[in-house]
Amino acid sequence: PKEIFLKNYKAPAFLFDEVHLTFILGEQTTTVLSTIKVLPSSNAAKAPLTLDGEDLKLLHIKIDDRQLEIGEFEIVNRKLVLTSPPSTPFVLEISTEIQPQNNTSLEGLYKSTGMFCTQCEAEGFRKITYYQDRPDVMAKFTTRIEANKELYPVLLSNGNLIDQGGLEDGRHYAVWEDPFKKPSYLFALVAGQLVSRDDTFTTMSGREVVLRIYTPAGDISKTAHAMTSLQAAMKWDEDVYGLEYDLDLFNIVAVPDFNMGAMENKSLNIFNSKLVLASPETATDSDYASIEGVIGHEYFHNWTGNRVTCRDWFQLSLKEGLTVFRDQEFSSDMGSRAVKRIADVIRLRISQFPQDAGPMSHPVRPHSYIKMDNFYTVTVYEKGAEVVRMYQTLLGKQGFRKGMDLYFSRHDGQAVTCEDFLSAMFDANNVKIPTFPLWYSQAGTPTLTVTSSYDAENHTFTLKCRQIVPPTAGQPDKKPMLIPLAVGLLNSSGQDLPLSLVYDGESSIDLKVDGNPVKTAVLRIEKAEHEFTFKDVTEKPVPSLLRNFSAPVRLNTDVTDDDLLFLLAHDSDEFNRWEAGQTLGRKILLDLISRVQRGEELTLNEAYVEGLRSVLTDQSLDKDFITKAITLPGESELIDLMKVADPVAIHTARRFVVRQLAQSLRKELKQAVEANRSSEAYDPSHPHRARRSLKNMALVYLASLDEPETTELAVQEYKAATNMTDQFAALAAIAQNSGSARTQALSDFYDQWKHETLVVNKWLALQAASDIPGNVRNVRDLLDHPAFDICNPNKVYSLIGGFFASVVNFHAKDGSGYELLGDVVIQLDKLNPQVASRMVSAFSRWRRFDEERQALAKEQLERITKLEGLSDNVFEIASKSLA
Ligand code: B3K
Ligand code: ZN
Repeated sequence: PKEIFLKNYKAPAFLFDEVHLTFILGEQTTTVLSTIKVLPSSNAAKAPLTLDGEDLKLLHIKIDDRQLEIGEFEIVNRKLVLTSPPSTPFVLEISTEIQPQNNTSLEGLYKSTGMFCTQCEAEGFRKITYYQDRPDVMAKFTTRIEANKELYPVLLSNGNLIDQGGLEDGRHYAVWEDPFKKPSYLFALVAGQLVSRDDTFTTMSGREVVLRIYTPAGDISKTAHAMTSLQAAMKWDEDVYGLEYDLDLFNIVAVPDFNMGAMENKSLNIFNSKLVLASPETATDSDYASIEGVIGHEYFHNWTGNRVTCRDWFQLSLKEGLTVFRDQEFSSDMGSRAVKRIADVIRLRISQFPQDAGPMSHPVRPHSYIKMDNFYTVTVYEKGAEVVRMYQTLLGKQGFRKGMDLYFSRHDGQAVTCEDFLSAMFDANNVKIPTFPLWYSQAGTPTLTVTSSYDAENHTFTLKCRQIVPPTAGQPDKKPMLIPLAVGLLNSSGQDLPLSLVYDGESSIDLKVDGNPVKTAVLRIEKAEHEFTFKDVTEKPVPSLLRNFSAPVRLNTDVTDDDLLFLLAHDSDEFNRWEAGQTLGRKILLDLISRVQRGEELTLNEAYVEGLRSVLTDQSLDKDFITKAITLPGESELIDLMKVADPVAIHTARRFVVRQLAQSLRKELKQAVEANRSSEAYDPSHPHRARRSLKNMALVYLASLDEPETTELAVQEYKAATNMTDQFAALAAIAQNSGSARTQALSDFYDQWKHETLVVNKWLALQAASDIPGNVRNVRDLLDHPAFDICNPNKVYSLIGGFFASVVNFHAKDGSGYELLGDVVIQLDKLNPQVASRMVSAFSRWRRFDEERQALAKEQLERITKLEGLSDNVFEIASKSLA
């Protein structure tokens, strides 16, 4: 397989001006006729025109209506090369034949339960027709679709419907025209038996936009929440960024077979059904929140991605990091800001930090790739969003908005780079931060160590900051980065002190806003070692560091356990209140893990229990925040913090703490269950969601005790539940322990929901992720269950993805978990390389474990890399993991 490098980027020698596509959809074959107005650029003289194409049968190729002869073009290595195309504008006509019904890769044009649909990003358009399939080739598309009218009554593509009508033999057609130039990856087509929920949105300039969400008839009642979310997102983008929708129609189609979450095709978003369909009975609070977030995300792409797109795929974070940041802010404004920030940081820590420390580490803007699909990663998305957030932290909300305005006024209609975004941000604010671009080019999570000292005589408080950016694959030496460190200082009664810095001749940090002293200072650490001294500090403060997680770093400090408890009780920065509890929790768990390994007796720190008790009973706190604060750091996060990860010790220690807390806080937890039950109709808004989260977390704690009384409580909650959030949480609580209650509840649940595929997926995931001993066997059995289907990505993510969540079982000492994954990857690679590649990524942490486990995981990776006909997708991940 060929590796592609950013440094080799060359602008295209041929521009495509207008593209006319005609699809003749059929059951056996589909033909695609493409007519392209080609504009050779001045540097095109004598250059060949190379088109991408995969799995296509070429029917004919013409230039200006003249059929080309063998010798005027050649097809090699998935490219069609026109050896000497005209040097003046010409019309290229290509006709190809494809078989969407046999396309199990779910990229290009494929069929999902009877309907035709497309997924083109990143490089799927080349499975539809020969094309310059790269984002810097932008053209105006017109699409004509012809199909059987009964089987495919609804025919959709991008833009506006400009013509439609009947044809002979029970067929009909529709013609769509997209007035905006776009790259091929934003092309979309849907044809099928669909019904729609219709609504409208009136834009800030008073235009009425028709909104339609399409699903198969049986699902349409579950689209109300998606519609509300779309309207809220449209309004939010106007309010916060002044961005208005630019067409009169916006369509969303939900399809059951989809590789990822959703796709932002111009005016025709295609979604994985699980991110559209919701009803109180079948979807959980967390599903409702994901739907709101992803509907927002795809809609926001209309400006950040579609109107301004990427020059090449290395720039992916230009649109994804920015759009994730935008969807995070949207969700924060719809729900609770602190809780959303906490959830996002947890995700970063459990997924992105390990990626950054492993064999697949890459910068937010990668330098090279074999298969672009492998770079739709937590690094490009979530770390990319942190990079965007740092601009806002450094420039302030208003400064960030100025930067966004300049970005759009400079680049609307263009395909640009991360530098262009950076320049717009900094130019709009008249600042220069030469170290900032390193966030795009250096991989690895910086470690920031902060130690403090108080000078009682001079009333100064000094923070000494040291940063190390670790070596990563292919990047042994790193330069110091710009780290914005948000800091507050608490006095002994827990209040924020006004801050003033001793001017050190370099820092240009203004600690006054409108003449008022600030309580959170954003220090700019730009060197490997950097000191900051605060003056007029009249008593020894407790520092609150990295407030709101102001930079994606690992923080080490000399803050004591007592200080952490103090911060947990008092910090005005809610994120850091939570973080203080987590830091303490991590310390306690790591200590218990080594005690388990040494065979010592386990006891739980009393002060920690009391700290959590006060949070749990604090009536003034947001209930969702309380839930997050009493949740221990996860097992997967702990793997990352050990020299040699020990799955059994990690699980034993964490389970011990959960049960100890349940014992000690039994009364308060029961109280939380009782006080937060609700008989009202389901409401997905934050206060209601928060109540349920606290009640359900308390229930999980109590049921962990595996006592008849607590199990009975969970069973009662299960039976009394009137929505999926409560029902599923109670099921999860019961299923923690083996026994008849578990068996009974799992089988009742399946009987009740076997016709709701999205609910059945939850049932699969819950069992797959179970920590009960020897669960690998059950997961293998579930592979053969009628509810499982390896061709449906959601099923694979639920069962196999769910299985990784159990640290003890996936990393079973006998290697049975690894073998199961090896078997699945091998089977899946032939069907759907993208999904197979996501699954094989679970092996990438293999070097973090003991030698025996390493050998067993390596054996599976080698077995996979040796396969004949292995996809480039899986090859890239597996071979990099072994390197
Ligand atoms: N842009 C798409 C992701 C496409 C993934 C291709 N393998 C969804 C999104 O980020 O909005
Ligand atoms: Zn996106």
